[in-house]
Amino acid sequence: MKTETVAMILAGGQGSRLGKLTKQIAKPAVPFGGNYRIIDFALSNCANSGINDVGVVTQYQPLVLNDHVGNGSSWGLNRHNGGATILQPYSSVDGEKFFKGTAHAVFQNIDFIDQKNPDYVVILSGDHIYKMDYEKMLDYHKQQAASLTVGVMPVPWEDASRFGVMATDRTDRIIEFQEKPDNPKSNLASMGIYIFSWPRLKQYLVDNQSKNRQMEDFGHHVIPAYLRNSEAIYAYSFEGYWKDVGTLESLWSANMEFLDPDHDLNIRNRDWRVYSKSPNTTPQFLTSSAKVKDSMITDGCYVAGEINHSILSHNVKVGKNSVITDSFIMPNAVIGENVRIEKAIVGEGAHIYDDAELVGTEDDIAVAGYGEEIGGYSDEK
Ligand code: ADQ
Ligand code: ADP
Repeated sequence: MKTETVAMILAGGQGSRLGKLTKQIAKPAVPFGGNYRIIDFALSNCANSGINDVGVVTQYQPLVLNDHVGNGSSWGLNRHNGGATILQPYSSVDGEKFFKGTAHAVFQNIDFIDQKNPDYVVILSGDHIYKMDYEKMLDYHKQQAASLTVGVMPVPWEDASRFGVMATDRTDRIIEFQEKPDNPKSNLASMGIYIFSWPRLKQYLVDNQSKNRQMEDFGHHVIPAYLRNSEAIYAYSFEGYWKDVGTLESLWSANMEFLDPDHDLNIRNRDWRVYSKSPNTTPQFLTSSAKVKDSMITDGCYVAGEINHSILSHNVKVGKNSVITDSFIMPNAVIGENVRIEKAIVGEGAHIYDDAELVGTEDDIAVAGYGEEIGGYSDEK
């Protein structure tokens, strides 16, 4: 069977900068926007771009992710036309347990890709919030007769050292590339979104493996090797919202942006829908003491307190006289009475007991971790 394009979503990252929120779950499985998990954006982009063959490469804490992605049918990706396949790391003969880096993760899954025999492979990260039509990028890749096309965006100069940055010529061909340099020469950043012509990429991955040369990471090894060999690498400019929600600050602010009805990320936009696996729970219930303003309250919530400019994910309980402002509450959190929560992220299943406070500052977001208990008998003073 022949498929033109296969997408590989790299979803192995630990997301250590999210601290207490990613102790038990991989970053792509972290909840977002009330109804979603971060990886829903990449999966929905694939479905909306007409890419039906998707491999999801996992590594760190994959349980929630496996359960969430399933066979991809929640995104309209189903086995009749490809579907989503979870790819787990396996021990090779020499006892290598984990995928080492992004390119090595693809190398380990060559058989999966070859089975589909594609012309192109789209490599994506499972931890970015954005809406993008990969088909347009693929058209550009074909037009340029490129061997590799990299999705790019200018970023603020002060952030440039966190990205792969590049120089291009007048035809947008990439002529220089630095992966996370200390002193960036450019602020044109790689979004970590690649379209490779598959036979050529496979050749690089396999040849270098047999010559025992490192080809572990796209940014550190594959792109430099392509440049040395004068492969045609082109930059594809993306205009629109795109965010790597890798820090507490960026995860919080992306959720606040999600609340803004005029924002680019607006979910009521029916032409580019974001899908998710539905938890199939009860309707929300607001008691007579509940006051809700500028907020998203998801199914299964029970609210007796006051909610201002916040997102309550499914099955969140908020007791009487509690006030939640500018915050993002993940699924199954339980918030007692007389609690004050402001500029905070509350992790899945966290329990905030009566009279507790969780309040962020100008510089920091307050956080309750996954399943964490705050207040109550646990830390009585
Ligand atoms: P980073 O995002 O820092 O930079 P990296 O940590 O290598 O790159 O991860 C990319 C994605 O792949 C993440 O979603 C991560 O979870 C996942 N991943 C990494 N290793 C994996 C593995 N072994 N198995 C499965 N998944 C894995 C990259 C590029 C930069 C670019 C930024 C944009 O290297 O050039 O600027 O993305 O965010
Ligand atoms: P952060 O930058 O916040 O630490 P990332 O999601 O970018 O988080 O992950 C950093 C790197 O660590 C990625 O390359 C990821 O794949 C790797 N990594 C995460 N967890 C593990 C693990 N259990 N074993 C090996 N590598 C891991």
